[in-house]
Amino acid sequence: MPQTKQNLPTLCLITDRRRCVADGLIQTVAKALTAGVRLIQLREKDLSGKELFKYAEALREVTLKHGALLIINGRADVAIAVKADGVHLGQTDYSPNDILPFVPKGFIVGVSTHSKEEAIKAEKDGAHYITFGPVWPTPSKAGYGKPVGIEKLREVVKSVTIPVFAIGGVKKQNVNTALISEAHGIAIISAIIAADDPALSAKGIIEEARKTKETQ
Ligand code: TZP
Repeated sequence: MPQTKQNLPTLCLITDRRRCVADGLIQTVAKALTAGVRLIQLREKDLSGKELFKYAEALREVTLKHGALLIINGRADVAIAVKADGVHLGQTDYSPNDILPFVPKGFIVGVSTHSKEEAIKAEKDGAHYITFGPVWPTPSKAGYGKPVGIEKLREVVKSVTIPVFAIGGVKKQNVNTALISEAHGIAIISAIIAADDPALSAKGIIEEARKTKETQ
């Protein structure tokens, strides 16, 4: 079945090229795709538009080979230019409603949220999915205050109708906890990107998610 916004994969792999261990970013993502990841978010906030475009082009090629979705963080222009599947917006970016009239049909717009209020607003503003977190302490992103925890995740999932991806400190050991809280999915940087063996790690996480969803 093709991946669409009505049918978002459970696992979203978010990039951080500076934390790749054995290979460069494209090769690391390619390994994760081979292991079964079907949703990639290119998130390299420090890059110029020109540099980001190069990564986006390369990732578009490799994601298409695997039938995977590609979302670009923060830059709808880059996403549209490389024919990516969507854009992911932060709280300081423009809102989904600002760009939805101008994007191609089927284009996916996601929003990062850190509170119930932000989650409800993102849905009202037209987001197709949200990430919510950090649920657990994260090695990736300092400065977001205390982790929100699993209870808040449950509350947010109940407050919106769009898919919620639990983010922040998600790893194989807590995939089950995130998904039994009825989150649609999980969004991960470190546990895959910074793993010694990204393919092995992605496989383990996908298997854990599959087992949890099967028993739900
Ligand atoms: N937003 C909230 S936590 C986070 C982002 C982008 C980082 C998630 O990274 P990790 O390494 O999977 O905890």
